[in-house]
Amino acid sequence: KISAFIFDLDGVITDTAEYHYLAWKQLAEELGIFFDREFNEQLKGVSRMESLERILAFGNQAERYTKEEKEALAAKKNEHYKQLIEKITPNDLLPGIAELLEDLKKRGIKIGLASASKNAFAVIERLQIGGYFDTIVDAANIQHSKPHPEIFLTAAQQLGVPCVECVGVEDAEAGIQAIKAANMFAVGVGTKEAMKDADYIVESTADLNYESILKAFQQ
Ligand code: B16
Ligand code: MG
Repeated sequence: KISAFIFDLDGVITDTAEYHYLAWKQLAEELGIFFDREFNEQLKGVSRMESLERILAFGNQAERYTKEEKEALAAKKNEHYKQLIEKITPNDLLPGIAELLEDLKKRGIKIGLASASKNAFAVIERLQIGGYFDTIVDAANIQHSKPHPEIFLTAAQQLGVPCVECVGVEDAEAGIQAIKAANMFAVGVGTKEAMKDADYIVESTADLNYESILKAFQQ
């Protein structure tokens, strides 16, 4: 049986993945580093500092900055990002998400959030969906980022639900790996290619539906 759903935030609940992309692109261009959507795929679900390291390595600039300078660059990206998320309203929930949260609540299924973002609380607040979540685990509460399972394990523990009864929903490769490593059922939102390790794949959040997921879960 399914006792809990644990959601990723960026790219699943709302399209902040796009805002992370725009904010990193702005920083990368300021540094003279080429940045496109294809490269950005690797950053989904990855922490802020690790994302910066990957961008600098990609631009052959890994050795150019001190630790303090890197922290300043990451802070700059976060400033771009914070400006972009100020515009978020409840209308920015991705299609089908409000309906799914409502359906899960009615069925008495626990709901958790597992986001690598330190801005997760601010985004949830802007979307006005805090009331749906029985627990929110964000980057501030964990040691290891995705693909490490810690964030999903912590959410399950806080919900008091065994991992085998949890469904994790993700849009990032690193996130799907984290869900699988936590021994949970992985639902991937995205292309078959990017979500190849997921147990169940939908192209869009509009196709997320409890009955279909349960059917796949029971197989
Ligand atoms: P912040 P998620 C992740 O959130 C994003 O996918 C990733 O692109 C971002 O770098 C990371 O959060 C850290 O975000 O800079 O706001 O702390 O997908 O796990 O909800
Ligand atoms: Mg995500």
